[in-house]
Amino acid sequence: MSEVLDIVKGRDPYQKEFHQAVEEVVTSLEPVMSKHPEYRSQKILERLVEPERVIEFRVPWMDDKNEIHVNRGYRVEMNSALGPYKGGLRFHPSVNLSTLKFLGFEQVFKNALTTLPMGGGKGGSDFDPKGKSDAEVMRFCQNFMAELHRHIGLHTDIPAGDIGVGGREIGYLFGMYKKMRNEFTPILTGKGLNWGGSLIRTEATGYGSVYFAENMLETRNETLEGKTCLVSGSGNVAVFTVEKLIELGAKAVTLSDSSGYIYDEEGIDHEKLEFIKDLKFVRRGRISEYTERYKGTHFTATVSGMGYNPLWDHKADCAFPSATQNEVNGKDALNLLNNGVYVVSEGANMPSTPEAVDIFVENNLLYGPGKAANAGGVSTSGLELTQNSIRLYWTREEVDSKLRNIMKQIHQNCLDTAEAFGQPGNYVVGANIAGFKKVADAMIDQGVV
Ligand code: NDP
Ligand code: 2IT
Repeated sequence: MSEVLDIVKGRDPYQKEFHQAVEEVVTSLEPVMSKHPEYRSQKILERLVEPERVIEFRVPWMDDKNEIHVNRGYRVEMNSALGPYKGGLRFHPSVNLSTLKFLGFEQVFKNALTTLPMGGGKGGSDFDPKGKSDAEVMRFCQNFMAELHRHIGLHTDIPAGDIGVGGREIGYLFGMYKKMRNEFTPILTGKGLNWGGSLIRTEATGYGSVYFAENMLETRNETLEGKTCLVSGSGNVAVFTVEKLIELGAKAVTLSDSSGYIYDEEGIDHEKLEFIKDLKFVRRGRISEYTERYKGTHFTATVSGMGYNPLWDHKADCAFPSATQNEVNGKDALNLLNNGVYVVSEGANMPSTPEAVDIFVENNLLYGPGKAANAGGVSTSGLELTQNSIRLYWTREEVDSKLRNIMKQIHQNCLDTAEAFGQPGNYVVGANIAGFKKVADAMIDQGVV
């Protein structure tokens, strides 16, 4: 296993996030590798860590003052053993190949867990939508799709949203694809509800991560009712995490963005959440505005170099990291533990550093790793594609009940697999082995390609 890691590090020494994601998976695969010598002889790991294809392209675009900018666009097509590549597009200045390879790698295992036929991929750009006008975002999306359209397709690769890519961006991207190809094909998910989108897709990642927490608590005969929850981020995943928590009788007391976090001891209720939705999704403002509107609540600005995030240093029962990678480090994990947190459900991808993960696992927290806990989003993308294929729409209740059921199956699969491989209750081992086995067996069936 360390040989594989050496290969990865030797080939791409600067791709730190990718190394981290690979190391996290391979270190938990020992029990399955020793039971299945064919995975070694077939060089499954060596094949899994190398993307099937990486596309990198130039995206020039013109701002409102007619000044020209050049960004980089990418699509990492990681693995197609289980179906067409599927995974989001991220628009954020931090995007580079390391980020997208880590996300694509995680996506392969996540999509395997969903029970649906999807391979894994990820793409995006270092373009920053923040502070740009709608017209600028539209021109960028059109130029991005002017190249990407060659590489995607219903049976090839179906992107969706991620950080910085929501309904607005998916609309502009879809419009350009349709124009260039002269066909109305559902090559993206997260589409608008009146032109091919699925009910609940917007809510699905956040709802799913709460359902996963609910399932974990059920193993201890507990529910979310009355639980105090820390949530980070204030985007798509975080907002709908809070919405479901309120519905299930829990109290969410924090939300954040890159400038800092708010703390509301009384809890964020439906009315306050509507204010946040308007603030974040319509006006695209900063989370600090919350404390101007609701007296007695507190905003703490992000201070870089502090070594920990004070958001994770409050008394609570549950934590839902829902912003970005490595937002919970070892010190944060200890703070969570000391504050009584015993449930961690990851809405974001790889939000916890390896030190934090070790602390959660060693202390027997109910810890749902991202590739299991946040799989509700991509699962509902799969349900969107099913509805597109049968040319029918399901009701909100139908989609939500399918989502709930998928999250239950993922949870059970993680538990059963962890138990079968001698580490009961360890969702990290369960998710990694269950996802890996499904992909590995398909790769063996399909030969050396
Ligand atoms: P959004 O763009 O809607 O929101 C992202 C939120 O996280 C914003 O509040 C943003 O603050 C904050 N954030 C992003 N980057 C940073 C950073 N470097 N430091 C501090 N805060 C940051 O994205 P999503 O909610 O869709 O995605 C959140 C996470 O969930 C990501 O890890 C994504 O990969 C994961 N995910 C998303 C799915 C989906 O369906 N959308 C599915 C599964 C996982 P600011 O606005 O200030 O940048
Ligand atoms: O990380 C993820 O699972 C997503 N951003 C959603 C991917 C999708 O295809 O819906």
